[in-house]
Amino acid sequence: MSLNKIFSTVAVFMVTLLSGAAAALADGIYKAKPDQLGFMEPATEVMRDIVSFHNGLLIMCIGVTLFVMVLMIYIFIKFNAKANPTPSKTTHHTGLEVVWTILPIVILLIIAVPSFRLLYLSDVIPEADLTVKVVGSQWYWSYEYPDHDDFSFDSIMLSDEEAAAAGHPRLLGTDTHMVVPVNKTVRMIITANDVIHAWAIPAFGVKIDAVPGKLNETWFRAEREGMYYGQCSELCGKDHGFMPIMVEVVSEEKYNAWIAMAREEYATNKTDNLTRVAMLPAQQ
Ligand SMILES: [Cu+2]
Repeated sequence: MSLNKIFSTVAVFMVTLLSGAAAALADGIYKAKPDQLGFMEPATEVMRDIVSFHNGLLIMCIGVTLFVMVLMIYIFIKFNAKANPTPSKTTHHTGLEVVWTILPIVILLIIAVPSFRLLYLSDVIPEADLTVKVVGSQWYWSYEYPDHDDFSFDSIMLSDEEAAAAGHPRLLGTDTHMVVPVNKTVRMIITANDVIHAWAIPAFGVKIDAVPGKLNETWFRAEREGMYYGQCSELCGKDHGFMPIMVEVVSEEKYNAWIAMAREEYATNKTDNLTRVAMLPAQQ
């Protein structure tokens, strides 16, 4: 295979990855697609950086793999018993040993710079426009909006029929869902009621453990309106696969209207919540 051919194969592979991601956006909802390759279309800066970091690493991996493969093929041909009947007795080569120690260190340093930058970007929470608290329970998620009278609601998976009727993908639709405004920094506070769960939305590049007795924090700033789907990402019991996450990103006006509705609709849940927190020590 000529070098040109190798490059064009790699290019085709990369294009397939990217077009797979673009296809995921086609109908405006953010979920995995049949036959999709690569990640779904990113909706935040963090996820965009994760995707390009991943693609960069992939190119480096391909480079290292090709280099090692070429070396091995060269050795097979040049130094097999037929071509090279009297082998050399050389056992050490200082120059070579220095190179194969230094080169991987340099590669790791090159990887470390964008890696730490990305880690810092996703870990340090910028000044937030709004805070949402998420509590994982076996087997559903609860959302609280401390900025708006602390109203809270539970989000339970829809049955196959209900999801189809509501236009949600099977096993990803929920009865109520989290709503946030577009282009606003949302700070997420995450914990759990019983066992460890993990709250994840792939298009946001967010995945964080919900641990009983501990508050974890993360953030996202969604740049596009739409419906985003995720799932619990920490094995948490028999219905682990049936506690999906739905986040709707809407315009500022729609968000304000939703808040007004939610304040009325979910106000009664407040007492349930207090009871639930009070019950925590007894459950453990
Ligand atoms: Cu879970």
